Amino acid sequence: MKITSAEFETSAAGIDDCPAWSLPEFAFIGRSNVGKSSLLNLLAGRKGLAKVSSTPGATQLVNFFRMNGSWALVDLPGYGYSKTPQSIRAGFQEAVSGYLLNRENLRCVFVLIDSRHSPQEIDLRFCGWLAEQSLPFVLAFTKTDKLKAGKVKSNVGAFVSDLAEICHGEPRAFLTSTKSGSGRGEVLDFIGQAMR
Ligand SMILES: Nc1nc2c(ncn2[C@@H]2O[C@H](COP(=O)(O)OP(=O)(O)OP(=O)(O)O)[C@@H](O)[C@H]2O)c(=O)[nH]1
Ligand SMILES: [Mg+2]
Repeated sequence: MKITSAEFETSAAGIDDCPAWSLPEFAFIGRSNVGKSSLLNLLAGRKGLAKVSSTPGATQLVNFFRMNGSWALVDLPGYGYSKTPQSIRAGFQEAVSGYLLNRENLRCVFVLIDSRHSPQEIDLRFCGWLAEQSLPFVLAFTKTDKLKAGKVKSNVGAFVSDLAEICHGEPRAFLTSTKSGSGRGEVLDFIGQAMR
């Protein structure tokens, strides 16, 4: 899919502030600092569209971006940031769980995982929670430019196999880098197909 336009629509603090449109939505979620806003900018082809920061917790609200006038990317606040409690449910900002559990427009959740690490409990637990809620999700491994291809492969393989123990089926997994641009075409094609 080719991107012809990408524009910021609005920020929402809760489900009531979400846009009243009927566009299909694809949401990005993952640990704070994993690269959600960066990946959104890569897909959009616009560096400054979503705010990128080296300080975790840059995205505090649910941010909506209208793509090609016909679908939307949703940048959610990161989980696992400093003072948030260990348990996903308790630590989740209300805006995030409210959005994920109640938004009818939501087509698919992209769970972003830092490819540099071996499987992290918080990411596995979050995916398990999505599966439990019957929310469709795929994985997008980020920052693949930061380590050797073989190491990326082993971290991805370990995550997918740990995940298979807590939920059925293997989700699609994309390997991405905002530095090299890799993964952009695959993710956009997936979104294009998911809207058919
Ligand atoms: N080398 C490299 N750096 C990346 C990549 N993706 C993100 N980064 C860097 O990681 C940092 C965090 O990126 P963000 O996109 O702000 O992360 P986020 O998940 O939106 O963070 P919060 O909104 O705080 O939860 C920034 O310094 C980015 O430049 C990547 O693919 N490669
Ligand atoms: Mg962000």
